[in-house]
Amino acid sequence: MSEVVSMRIEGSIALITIANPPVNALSQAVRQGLWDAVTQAETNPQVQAMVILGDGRAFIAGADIKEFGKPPQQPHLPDLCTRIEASIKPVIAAMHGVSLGGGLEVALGCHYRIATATAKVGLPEVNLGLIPGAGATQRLPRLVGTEAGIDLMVSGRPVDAAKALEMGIVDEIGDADPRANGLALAHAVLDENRGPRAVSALPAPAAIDWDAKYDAVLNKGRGQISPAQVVRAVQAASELPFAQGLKREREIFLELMQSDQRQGMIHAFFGERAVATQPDLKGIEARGFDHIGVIGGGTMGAGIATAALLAGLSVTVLEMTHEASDAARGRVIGNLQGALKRGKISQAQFTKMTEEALTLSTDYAALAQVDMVIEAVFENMDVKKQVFAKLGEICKAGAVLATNTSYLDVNEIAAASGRAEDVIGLHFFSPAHVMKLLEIVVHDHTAKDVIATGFALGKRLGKVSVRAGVCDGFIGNRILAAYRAVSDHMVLDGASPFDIDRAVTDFGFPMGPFAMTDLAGLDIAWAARKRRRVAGLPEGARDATYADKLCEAGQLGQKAGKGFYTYEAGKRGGTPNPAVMDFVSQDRAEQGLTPRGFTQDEIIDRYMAAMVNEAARIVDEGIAQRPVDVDMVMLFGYGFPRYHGGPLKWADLQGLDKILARIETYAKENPQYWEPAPLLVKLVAEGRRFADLNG
Ligand code: T1G
Repeated sequence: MSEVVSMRIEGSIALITIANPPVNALSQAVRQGLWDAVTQAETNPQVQAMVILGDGRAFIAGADIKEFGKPPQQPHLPDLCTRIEASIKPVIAAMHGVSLGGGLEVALGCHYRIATATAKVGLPEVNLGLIPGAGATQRLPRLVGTEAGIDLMVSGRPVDAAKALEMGIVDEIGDADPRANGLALAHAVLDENRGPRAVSALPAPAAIDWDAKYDAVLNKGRGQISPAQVVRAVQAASELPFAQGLKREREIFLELMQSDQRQGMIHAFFGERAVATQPDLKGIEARGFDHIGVIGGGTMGAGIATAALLAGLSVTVLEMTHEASDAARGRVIGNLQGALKRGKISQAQFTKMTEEALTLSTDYAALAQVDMVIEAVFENMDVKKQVFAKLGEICKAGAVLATNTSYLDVNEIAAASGRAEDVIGLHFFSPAHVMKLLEIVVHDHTAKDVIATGFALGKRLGKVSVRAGVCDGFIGNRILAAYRAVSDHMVLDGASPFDIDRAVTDFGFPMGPFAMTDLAGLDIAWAARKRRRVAGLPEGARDATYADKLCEAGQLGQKAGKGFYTYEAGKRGGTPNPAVMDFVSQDRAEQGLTPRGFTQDEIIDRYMAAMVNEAARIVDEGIAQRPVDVDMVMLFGYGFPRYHGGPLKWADLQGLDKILARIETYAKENPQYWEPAPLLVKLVAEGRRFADLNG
């Protein structure tokens, strides 16, 4: 055998074990090892049945993603699954942990499947821009039916063992030991003389309205192509003989393997893990954070408290009055009731969180012994400095003092505490117990172990933590300001907010910038514009007042029932507010601007050019450590379409020379605003990509 696949004969059963840590990915060596083991077991007269199982924490997590993009090597996974299925002796898959993608496909190539009660099975290939490529689109619908098969593959989500049993994906649920389960089922198959049972021999899945299903899945995917292609592969399973259906699946799979969307989604998969890599923190131990204080129990503070409680931490929420404290408690309990209703926590966990782990207080002294305080008070520097001065006095030595500010200078806040090395920025995104992104903002004097504590907390809360330096807006909000500004420029020059929102959603965002503003409330951006006017607009900036006019008319967005869009109670989404274009026309007239037409393509070209240019500056200044960090911020905090991989991955795929050429063209209209980022110019000159800076 090989070092990653071993075989032991126990009586008349061949136990074939995969040992390819950490998750038994189906590397070429594993595929070859399985092929050889099945062949040897088949020709060994002592062997009457085989069991395939995984060592460690998983059966098989899928094809080896690290091999993607490289020339495929024999034995190809679909051929291996067919080889297993063609065995003249029964083959049992003894599953535990996860059986995902190619892992489940190997199990479907086996004749019988038994899982532990905690096992999960799934086909997440669409999350990588692919479809299952080793027979699942042909075999799974034969086992579970056309619609159920399509829905499982299109969702990309795993199901637990009980559901897998109910659907017919597994035959039995055994004990906790996959080896014992495999042996027991193998003996039962032999005792009952059940023999090999090929899934491919089952009747072809029933036909459905394939075009209607394809269109429905495509529309839901907001431009992502692989889920809809699952429908076409299952259609082949229904309409063609098995071997030809398998061939059609392979054709679709290989086409997707060459797609930009596959590159984008693989980048997202590895990027989510890469951002946790902090070489300068190697060996640095994080401080404890079992008991956290949260100052401010508004939406954000209550969300942070909820996230900490859900992660099993104790939380003390500090508010200034009893009324505010009661309201904060209500928000946290409401959040936890939501988690209870969705089955994320049990009733017992809910009771423990609300009655033991959560305490509220109106006295700073309640924070004297906590391990960490996260401040989520009003976004005003004077208020924050007062809070941190107080915390510096009362918190125990070593307590980490974190601010949730979304753009204020963390250096200044840290200085106010009198213990700057204990201070860090932890920028959560609302709702904090739902959004995965956490910007860990490191100021000039943050201690290394405090940074390590930020990352450890982020991991405990299940966040994607991205390190950021101190500047106005850190990474995400600074980029947001850039594409909001370019949107204003385009409105002043002739595009409507509705054209821009449509172009942005067609690009794959869930919402455009103006619908997002309605959601957040127009008054937040209004306050920011007023702040910037007081500070003095930089050269090249263009001031738009059409949104101010909406605010002055009380049309503040969804909370006012009207903003850029008009909202009707109980109706999802809004319809364009006719008053908007009147205010836009007034603004253009006041500035002496003559509007021109914008195509959807030009809108998105400018929108993305502004995003990429600002992101390049952020990387160049060291505010973000690597381009992939910016990409992950935009994916996990701002709804950037995952299949594009993030703005800088998207730019690499477009070609940086094309992006730079566009910016240089726009710079002729407004040289200050559109000054090309030096890093972008450098990379183009050197023929390199942002990916080359990801290390
Ligand atoms: N290939 C290679 N490496 C993988 C891997 C994979 N499939 N899955 C995980 N890893 C690495 C990961 O990069 C990390 O490495 C370590 O394992 C632990 O992962 C033909 C084509 C399995 C649920 O999409 O969902 O089969 O950082 O930190 O949180 O149809 O990993 O330690 O060096 O995520 O416990 C389909 C992807 C592939 C599963 C474990 N399978 N993986 O989560 O640990 S496509 C997937 C996961 C396919 C066929 C098609 C998760 C996990 P490092 P981790 P975790």
